[in-house]
Amino acid sequence: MTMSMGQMGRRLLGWTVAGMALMASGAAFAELGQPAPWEYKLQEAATPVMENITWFHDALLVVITLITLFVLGLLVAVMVKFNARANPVPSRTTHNTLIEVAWTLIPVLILVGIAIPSFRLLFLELDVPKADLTIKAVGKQWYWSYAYPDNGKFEFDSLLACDETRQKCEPPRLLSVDNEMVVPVNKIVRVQTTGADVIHSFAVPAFGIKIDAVPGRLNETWFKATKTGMFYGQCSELCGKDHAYMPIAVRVVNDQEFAQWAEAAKKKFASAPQNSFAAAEGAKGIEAQ
Ligand SMILES: [Cu+2]
Repeated sequence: MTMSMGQMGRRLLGWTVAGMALMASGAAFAELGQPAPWEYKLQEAATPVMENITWFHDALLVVITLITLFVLGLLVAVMVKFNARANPVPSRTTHNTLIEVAWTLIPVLILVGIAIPSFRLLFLELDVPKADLTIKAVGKQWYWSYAYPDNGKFEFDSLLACDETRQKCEPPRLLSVDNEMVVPVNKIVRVQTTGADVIHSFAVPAFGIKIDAVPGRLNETWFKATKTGMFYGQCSELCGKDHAYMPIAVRVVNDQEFAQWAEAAKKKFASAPQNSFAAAEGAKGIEAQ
């Protein structure tokens, strides 16, 4: 079947519109704190750090688009104006001081312009402010343990909420856990991470945090969640065969709910070492599958 240019143009337009509608619908289904089907952008920010990351990402996208279009324009101009047919007798020019200074200086200025907000963002991420509470997240093969030293010194394990075949899971699939990490809204939470066996990585996209959990080291990061709700992340360092099955689920609640939860958790997880042991044995059970 042969198509005229007009038909082809219309078909292309049709595909473009369909693609954009799909993207828009994907974005419309996006739920706070978790990934959505066909999502192509960053998850909606729930902390000041992630708002900054999103802003920086969007700003860089503009810069990179302008540079790409500029270079593309130059290439097209060269191809049209200076091909052998259009320009049979090429110029013998080899140096132009002005343009050489310009094409060195302008990229340097652009890079410095990018470096300033980049370093500001890095310092914001790495400089932990005075924390309202500290939570220690320990990565284990293959689940997380959370300790709350400031709220009653309890510790508990957080395992994937799926059956052993991982076919029957609580929604959102492969992200929900049995015991969520709970934090108060609008409070600065310092997260300390370490690994119990191999290197894991504690990451929650909506909070803009991702920090390695390394055996024998204590890393720290922070977040201040400004929205209540459920926020999901995953272990982000290849840590073994069940790396994909150790999600991170954070429930952000108001102060009162947090106090109630901490009270209840203190009692529920009073015998933490036994719980950890039981969970570890349980995890081994899955491993044996
Ligand atoms: Cu891991």
